[in-house]
This record gives sequence, structure tokens and C-alpha cells, in this order.
Amino acid sequence: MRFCVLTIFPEMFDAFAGHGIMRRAVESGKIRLEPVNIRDFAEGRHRVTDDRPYGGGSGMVMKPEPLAAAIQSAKSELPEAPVVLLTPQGRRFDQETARQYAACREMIFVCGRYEGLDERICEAYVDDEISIGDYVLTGGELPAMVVMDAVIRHIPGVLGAEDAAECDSFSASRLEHAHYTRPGAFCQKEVPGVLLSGNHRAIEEWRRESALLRTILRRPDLLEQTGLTEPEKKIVQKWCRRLEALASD
Ligand code: 4FV
Repeated sequence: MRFCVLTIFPEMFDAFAGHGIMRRAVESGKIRLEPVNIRDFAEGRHRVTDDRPYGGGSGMVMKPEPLAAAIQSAKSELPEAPVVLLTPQGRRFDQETARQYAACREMIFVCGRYEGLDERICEAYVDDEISIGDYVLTGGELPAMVVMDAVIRHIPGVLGAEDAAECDSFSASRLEHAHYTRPGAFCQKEVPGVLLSGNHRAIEEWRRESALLRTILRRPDLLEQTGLTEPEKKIVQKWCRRLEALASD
């Protein structure tokens, strides 16, 4: 999978591509990450990429010409690639979108800076506008890294067998169950006994209950997306009985 990232700070991606699962994916050739400096497509001695906003006001706007030239150059390399702009005005990024993007063989990310891009670039070249959250950042580079990091986890072979994306949080719009590792006792807290039992059916049941209760307590909105499974209904009924008993004491 090829990622072309249009930015005025291409160096920001060096560390991102040089560590962890992203580094392993790059070294194994499963992904190619190509940061491209928009300034290389800017005219004039100072290769200016921004200018004052029409209509006045504070801040600067990214000029259309260097962006158009950079996008056309990237599209000539990656003709099938969707052009994705990272912006607070975009649709909210989520696990499902990450999974869908992973089916693309190539993607072009446009990283804004300053107040944003000249709108005519969005109209003429942008296929998808993505927001990673309702807050304003200084640039689109970090959001591009967030999106790429989530996408590569769905590329076959990028995650080792030990950590498959299928049982991720949100894959079934459930938060993940609690995790434990050695030592068995820490801060006077024991690891739940069932996890040491070797009884995989009981462990699987415990993890289902842990994920469901965490989702009910922390992200009940996720449950609206998909109804409860039969095993989950049994867990809820069990807790309803317990709470009823508590309430009737
Ligand atoms: C952003 C977000 C974001 C806005 C102005 C870059 C900044 C600056 N991108 N999700 N939230 N972008 O804040 O994606 O150009």
C-alpha cells in the first residue's frame, strides 16, 4: 500500500516511519510512505505556499497553485488514490473507515497548515475530508499519521499473528476487555483467577463480560450501533438480577 503525504513539513514523518509496526511494515515492503514537500511546487525565490485571506481577518491561507501542482504530480504517480484532506470540517474518522481505506492500494493525504486551504482546491481535487476529532490542531500532519497508523493495522501481515486487528476495540463496536500480564499480584491486586485457569471457554466468557460492562459504563452510545448478542443478553440479565437483589435488600 502506497501513502503519499503532501505537507510543508515532510521531516515530521521520519520518526513516524522509523519506529514500531510502521517501521516493520515499511521495511517489509508492505507499505510505502512518501512525504512530498508542497513547497517544491511553489513558484518564486521564496517558494511561498501561503497568503493573506481575501476578506481580511487573522491568519494565512494555503495558496491554490502549489497545492494543485503537488496533487496533480501525486495523482500522476498514484492515479487510483483517493485524495484525502485532514480537516476539522471533515467526517469523523473511525475504525470502519480505517478498514475501508485499507482496501485501497494507494492514498494521497493533504496536510493543511495555517487557517487551511483555498476552498477551490477542496472543490477541484479533494475526494474525502476526514476529521480525527472536534478540536483545532496546528497542522494536518498528526491527523494523517493517526489515519495511516489505524489503516495499516488492517493490511494483512502488518500486525503479527499475536495481535490481529479483528479482535480490536470497536471492531464489534465494543470496547476491549481488560488486559493483564505478569506478575500475578501487583499493588496488592491479583489477576482475575479465571485468566490463570486455562479454561478457554471461561476465559472467553470473562472477556466478553469485561468488554460489555466497560462498553455499557463508558460508551453506551456504541451499543446503539449494534444490538446485544445472545450471550451478552445473558450477561445483562445476570447483572439485572444482581442489581435487583441489591436494590431489594
Ligand atoms: C484537523 C482535525 C485539524 C486545522 C487548521 C490544520 C488543522 C490547520 N485535521 N482533524 N481536527 N487540522 O485540526 O483533522 O490547517
